[in-house]
Amino acid sequence: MSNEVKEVDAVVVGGGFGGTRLLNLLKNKVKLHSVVGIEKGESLGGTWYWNQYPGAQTDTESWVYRFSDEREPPKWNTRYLKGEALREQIVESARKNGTFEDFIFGTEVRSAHYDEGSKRWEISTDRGHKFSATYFVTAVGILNNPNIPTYPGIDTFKGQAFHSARWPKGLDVTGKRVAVIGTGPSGSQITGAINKIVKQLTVFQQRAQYITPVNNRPVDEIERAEIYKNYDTIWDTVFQSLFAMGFVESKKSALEASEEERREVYERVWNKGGGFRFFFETFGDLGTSIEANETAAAFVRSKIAEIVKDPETAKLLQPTGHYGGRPLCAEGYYEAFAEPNVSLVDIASNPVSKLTETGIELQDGKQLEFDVIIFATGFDSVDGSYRNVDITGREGVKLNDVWKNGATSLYGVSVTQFPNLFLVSGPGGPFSNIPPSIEVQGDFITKLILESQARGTKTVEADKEAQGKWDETVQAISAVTIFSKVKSWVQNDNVEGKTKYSAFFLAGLGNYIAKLEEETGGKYPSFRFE
Ligand code: NA7
Repeated sequence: MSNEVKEVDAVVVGGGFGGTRLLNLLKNKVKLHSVVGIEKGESLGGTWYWNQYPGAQTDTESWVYRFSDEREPPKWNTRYLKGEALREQIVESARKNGTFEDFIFGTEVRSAHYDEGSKRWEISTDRGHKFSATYFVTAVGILNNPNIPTYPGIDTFKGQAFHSARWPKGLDVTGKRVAVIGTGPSGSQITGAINKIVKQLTVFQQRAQYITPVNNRPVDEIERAEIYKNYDTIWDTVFQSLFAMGFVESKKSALEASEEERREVYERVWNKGGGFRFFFETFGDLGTSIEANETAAAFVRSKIAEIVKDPETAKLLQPTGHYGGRPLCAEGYYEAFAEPNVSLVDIASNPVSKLTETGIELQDGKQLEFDVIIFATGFDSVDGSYRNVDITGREGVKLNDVWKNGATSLYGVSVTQFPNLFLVSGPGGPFSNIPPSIEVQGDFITKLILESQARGTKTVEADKEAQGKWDETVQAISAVTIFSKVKSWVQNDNVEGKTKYSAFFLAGLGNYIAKLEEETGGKYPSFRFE
């Protein structure tokens, strides 16, 4: 590759929902002439490209796990879409809006330096590309950088060991002895999907989770027609609600209901399926009142005891802490433990001491043999996705240094001292169904750029004071929620060495939109145009 620097209007990093949306907006709405997309995978899909493990599917209903303006006649015919269908959806949409060919695949951005003289971003990749761009957009996803335990002996294992987001292409685990380490959404989906085909499945649990059923099911033509008839109303609900899932969130306190009523509500929504539904459609204060939260927690524990017949396993699977963080659901997770080939190892009381050539050794000396070990151990989330890129703003300031003790940005889209850098789903953005939140952020970034162009200014960036205030708001809201009391990637306390810090604005998409509308209405008082 030549050392030639290619001058472009914008570089967009990431080929998932975020990157494809932004590329489309910059090219077709802002009407920039040259926009390049850079994606480390070999195709589009983002999260859904990387997470190709058995059982990978969304837990947001198909009709709202998309952008509101992509309403063409529905192809989907199930309540939730599998990873493969979502990959296809993203590719198809990029082909339709003419942006697929603008992506370079199998390429990672290594550095992006803002040049104060030219007011441009100098961007280089691991394959030797060099770009000079007016705008630099990072849509690198919030769960992208795998977190793999640092067990001694990890390289000595002779079987296959890999992170859940790096499932080897074509690997079939039928008849194999498999270890799944981790019981979050990835670990529980994998467990529910493979337990019947493997010879032996051992689930290593560090902390028990609250996992509700999914209830994926076919959606027939009649139901689809009904959904499309009410589609405007459904999307109004998405944009006015907290979590943008398309259902009406309850405003009633769990504590106002009688025990009988609570049981009826929990039972009904449990049977309906969906983690977010269970947490937010049942009652309105599970996320804010410890007492209310405990009523839901107790219900889930009672369900676990009902489903898992072996009392010792049931007890281990029953969480003891608050019910919070990202609400989980998985198909057939608790049911899997009824199978004779499935067992649970409590690594909270007996941790993994090392990996050996043949498997896993526990602290008490017990040796377990495996053909395959899956690390479903999560991600260095949100700012963790930026860890391997050297992003330098004004005066040589490095983004990873600025974020060292808690990553923050203005509205999840802009960072002071990094002009014309636009983040999609950056720290401090809304915690909600992702495509609608990307849609909202994309529209806002579009408006910011158009405003800058209209003013004849060359750059736009977050005002330092405004960013600080937003960060205070984000952290203060988080502090009054149960989320702040539960260890999870949402609070950045799932990875050793990371500072606990809320990664999200937890007051919902509706309130986030209201805040952005205030900005647009007031001609962007929180931004600096130069
Ligand atoms: P999560 O939700 O972060 O879950 C990771 C799981 O791995 C969780 O059970 C962790 O236990 C466990 N874990 C993490 N580190 C270790 C080590 N070192 N040893 C053993 N177990 C460990 O990640 P997922 O991939 O499941 O889901 C991420 C998101 O993707 C999810 O929220 C969806 O939005 C999609 P812990 O509970 O922390 O004690």
